[in-house]
Amino acid sequence: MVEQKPLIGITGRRRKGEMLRGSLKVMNHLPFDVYWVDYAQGVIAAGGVPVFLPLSLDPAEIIPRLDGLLMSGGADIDPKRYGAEPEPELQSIEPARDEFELKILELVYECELPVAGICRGLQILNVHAGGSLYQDVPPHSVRDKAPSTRVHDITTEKGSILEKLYGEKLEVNSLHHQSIKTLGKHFSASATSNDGIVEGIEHSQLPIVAVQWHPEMLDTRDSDPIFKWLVSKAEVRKL
Ligand SMILES: [Mn+2]
Repeated sequence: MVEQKPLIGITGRRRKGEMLRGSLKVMNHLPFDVYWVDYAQGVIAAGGVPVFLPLSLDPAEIIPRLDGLLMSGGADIDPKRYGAEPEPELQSIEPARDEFELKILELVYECELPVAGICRGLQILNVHAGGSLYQDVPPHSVRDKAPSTRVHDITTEKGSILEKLYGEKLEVNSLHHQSIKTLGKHFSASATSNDGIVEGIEHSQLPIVAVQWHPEMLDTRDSDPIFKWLVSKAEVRKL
């Protein structure tokens, strides 16, 4: 029998046809799901098979069948999910996606599925675990340069998974305008920027690691260690 590669779920976002340039006007009100291809490319290059997860799917139908999960970037999380009032700097929110991803995470913990989180993915993992967010950190929202531009350093914690993957220091891109304020239960900060922003977290008991930068947008995407880590954990789980 041919050995099958592990299945890695990838979360996306929902939009309306009117936001899709070139689509027929008659389709303006129809929903479509968006998945940035770089996440899937990172998974493919690491030896996994990406599975896009549409928001309409009942997570119970798919999460137990996956070998790993990639929580992708996207809109701000509704502050009420972490007990805060919306501040003026809050950008667009997507409550249906919050709902979907929080349900996914319930099952992730039940199934002990390996997870890598990126940007919003890190934030939703933290909020699900009872942590909170700063609603705006302008110096980290560098959106006037190519997304692959490395703009600040991060330092990893000694002995952490992120240190093993990336070494002590790494220069990263930075497109996020929010960041972690208080950490969720069982998570520790395993990477920080020079100005004290949490740039990476990991779970103390389960294979869950997340970063605030976008490794999938860097020119090192196809050899980035976080995708390899996720796929290797997924392979072990599959055996
Ligand atoms: Mn940053």
